[in-house]
Amino acid sequence: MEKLIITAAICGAEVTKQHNSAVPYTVEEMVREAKSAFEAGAAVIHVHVRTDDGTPTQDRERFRVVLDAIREACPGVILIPSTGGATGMTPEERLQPTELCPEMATLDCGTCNFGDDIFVNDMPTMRAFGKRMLENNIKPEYECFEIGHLDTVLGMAARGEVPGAPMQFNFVLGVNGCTPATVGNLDYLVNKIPAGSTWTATGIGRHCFTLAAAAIGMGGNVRVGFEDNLNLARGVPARSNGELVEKIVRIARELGRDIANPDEAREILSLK
Ligand code: KMH
Ligand code: ZN
Repeated sequence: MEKLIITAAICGAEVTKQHNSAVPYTVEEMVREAKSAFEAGAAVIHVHVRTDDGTPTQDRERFRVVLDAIREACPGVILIPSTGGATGMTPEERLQPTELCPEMATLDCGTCNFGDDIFVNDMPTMRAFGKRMLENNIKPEYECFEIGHLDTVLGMAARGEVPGAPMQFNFVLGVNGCTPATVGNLDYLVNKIPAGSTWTATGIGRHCFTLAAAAIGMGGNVRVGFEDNLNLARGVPARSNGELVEKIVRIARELGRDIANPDEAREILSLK
């Protein structure tokens, strides 16, 4: 099996310090959390940004400062800024980090419920995001929260509306109102991706480690981090993103998967 790429989603847009006091807002806190995850074995950091008071923002300059600071603290790390932002943001607002031409960025593959909110990714929005990523040579990480999202984006790739093969998918399962985080659902999705694609599994909340273990065994990659899960185990808050990554490394070692460093991850993701 290929080496395991671990992504750390260190911040997200929804969780706050009220949920876990280690959730990062400031640039310094973002760097601290990215470094803890990187040193524990994450080759990829998925980045959302906040203002210092914790408000989610997609401000291009905030992204520039945070991405540069993480790059300096974590040499070689792969950064995947979010174009999802938070529910309720406009497509224009969300697209700002793509102006910085990162090597990758997320591209969300359809509208869905998101807790009590609706996360809007209609076809015109997705076409605009695909066009921007084609123009700026950004490899999307296709985020699928629902089973139908995969078909949607495969159709778009076939029509040349978004970047095509080799595609990288992130199956984010277990968001309230979306496809549940079961091994059966993950298996269904993985069996539908084109040969030569790569994929990552993200289990939300208490499903984080069971879905990760399944993905490790199936030959996929794993995302963890405060965006998705705040606890190391039931009732045990993680003190850092690094602790969540360390647990994935322990599971992977037990299952015989080696961990990819950023260079190896770039090779696997066809970034070079
Ligand atoms: N915050 C969610 C509404 C992404 O990063 O592209 C969307 C999200 C997806 O986190
Ligand atoms: Zn995200």
